[in-house]
Amino acid sequence: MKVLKIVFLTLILISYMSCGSKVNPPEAFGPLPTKKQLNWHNMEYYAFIHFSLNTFTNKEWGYGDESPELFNPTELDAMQWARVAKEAGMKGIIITAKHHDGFCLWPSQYTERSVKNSPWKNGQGDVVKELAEACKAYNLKLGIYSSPWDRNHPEYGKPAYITYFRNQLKELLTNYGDVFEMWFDGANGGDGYYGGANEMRKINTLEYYNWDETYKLIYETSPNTLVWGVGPSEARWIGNEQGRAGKTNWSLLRQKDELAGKVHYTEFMNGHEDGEKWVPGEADVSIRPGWFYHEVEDDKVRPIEELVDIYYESIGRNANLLLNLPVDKRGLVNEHDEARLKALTKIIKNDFKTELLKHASVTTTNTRGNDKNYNANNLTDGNPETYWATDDSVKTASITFKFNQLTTVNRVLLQEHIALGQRVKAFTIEAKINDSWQTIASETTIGYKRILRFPRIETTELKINITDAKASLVLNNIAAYNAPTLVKSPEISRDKNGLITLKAENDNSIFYTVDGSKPTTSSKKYSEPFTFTDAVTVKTIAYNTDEAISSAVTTSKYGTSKADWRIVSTSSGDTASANRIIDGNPNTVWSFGDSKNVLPQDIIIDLGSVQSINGFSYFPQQVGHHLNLISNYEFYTSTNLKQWTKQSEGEFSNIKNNPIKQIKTFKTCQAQYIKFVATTSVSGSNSVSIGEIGVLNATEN
Ligand code: FUL
Repeated sequence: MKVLKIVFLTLILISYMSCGSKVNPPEAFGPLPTKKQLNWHNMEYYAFIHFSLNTFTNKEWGYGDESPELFNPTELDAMQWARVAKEAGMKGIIITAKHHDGFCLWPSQYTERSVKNSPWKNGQGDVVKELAEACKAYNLKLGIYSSPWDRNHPEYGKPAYITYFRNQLKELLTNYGDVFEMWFDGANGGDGYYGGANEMRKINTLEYYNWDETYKLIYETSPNTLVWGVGPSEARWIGNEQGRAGKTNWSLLRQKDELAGKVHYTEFMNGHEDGEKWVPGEADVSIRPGWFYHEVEDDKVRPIEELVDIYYESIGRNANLLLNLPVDKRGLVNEHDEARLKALTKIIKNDFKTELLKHASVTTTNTRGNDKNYNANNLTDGNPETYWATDDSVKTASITFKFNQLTTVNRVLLQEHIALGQRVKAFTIEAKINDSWQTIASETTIGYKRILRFPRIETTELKINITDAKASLVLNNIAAYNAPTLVKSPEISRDKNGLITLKAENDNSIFYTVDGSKPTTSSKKYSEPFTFTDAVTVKTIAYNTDEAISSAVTTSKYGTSKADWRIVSTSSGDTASANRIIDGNPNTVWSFGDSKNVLPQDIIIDLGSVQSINGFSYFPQQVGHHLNLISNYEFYTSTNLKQWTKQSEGEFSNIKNNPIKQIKTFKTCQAQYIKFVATTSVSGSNSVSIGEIGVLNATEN
């Protein structure tokens, strides 16, 4: 009997010891990504190219009546676009094959409104084809944006247009090789040319396009194409055009609710913890304020610090990053954008240069079945297929990395093994500093990738505590880095009276120039605000003395100051406080118009003297829910307050999703008085607001 018992116990022991190979992998939990979506997550970062007739008409949205003959790039070189994207570490390029004005960058057999009726290559060219070839040459994937809204098509809003739209999708998905992503813009319906009807056409986006049928056609034609945006999509908009995902970011969405019109777009930043479908976020943003190339924005390419923040708040927050590089009139990614992108690439490369956990020893509070196949060494082996997992019942655990020497850290990167679902709801990071544990981060979701930035610490141990999860834990990567210090360039502001203030973070010193030259640490040192009432270009850098590092240069161009400006009259609203729109501060907002004073409403401003001007700017309200943005305007000038000349009229396209400073240029004229008329609003209400109005002085340009 005793012998039997020993044999039995030995058998149990043997099977326990050898169970390493017998422990089952964790079961998948919740909605899962498809293989196509997993490949898409792995791409992480790719370029958007906005290029079309708008590039030549200087617009963000074409109305639909612009002539194809205006499309005439002089040096179009898709190989250059692909080289720039590749060098930035991007994995693909999405091109605006057709934007809202209906002009096609490929010679579609279904319309005359395309490159075939442009002077470019005598109508023999095909931009989509050139890009497809360039992508192939650089081993990049090709993606296509084709706007569902077509402000040119006579049948838009009627069934015939849907046939046209689908025919074109078929062309695009058949003739250019593999397309990794099809991008369907949410901007749909509104006023337009529509074959000469010049009218408003409103449609119900969820019904008009019959997305189920359209998607069916896409999948039949091109099953590997991931569809983004409207309809039952496989990836979602992140809810803003600033490229920022929420800190909490689920790759799940209640898509049924969304398709029933029950989800507000602001929820896209976070996704839905209880979403029934895997619909991950893609953060889109342009490297400049606008999506299309405008020469006036050559000095407004997003500052390097902003681009770095965008990287960390998109890719670092479980979203893919789609960064727009507008191609200019020559047909090239502009050198200003390329230079800034190179600076970004360099910073990102350096931030993740040396991984620090590889050589640390690791322990965990739980390893699935005590099996080495699931142990924590898998977190640092550089192989995304191997992972650390816990027992089925374990939803909280700690992973501790012990360094063999004092180690400096300011970044931690974590990845869940999302093929098995997104699980983590909350986690913290602790560091052992001077022998005591300190919490350095307390966060929520992880997902495909999460990167945390925190002030530099010197530590001997790092501990990741998963404090809440939907199911057992499955992570495939944890990494830590010590990214170099990025000194932020100073902020520049000028008030109505020309008083210029420079601000840098921490105690960094500031150096500046006002003659257009590049500032260095030998330039003038800033000590207090100074006045400049004439047109001036301020260039400045911040300098971190401790580490002897300078920031990038920030440049601000100013026209003659508004010291002599005054409000002459307003058609409604509180005239006394209208000064807010000429105080040099776009954050002080003024509103006019109401149910009794319906649009159009106007405001007249005296510039104090006759000036040569060739444009104006309107800074819309930045905070709130875009309730009172102006969508259409007229702009007049006068030298005597009696005769007025209309210098410009039109729309502030895309202002709802991208409420940037709107700049409109016109032929140089002499003006002492300007009249700005708000003719329509985005919301349809009669009350509209203005942050700031400015003019462009002809001599500055
Ligand atoms: C928006 C469009 O209306 C813009 O013009 C741009 O194409 C952007 C990416 O999407 O909704």
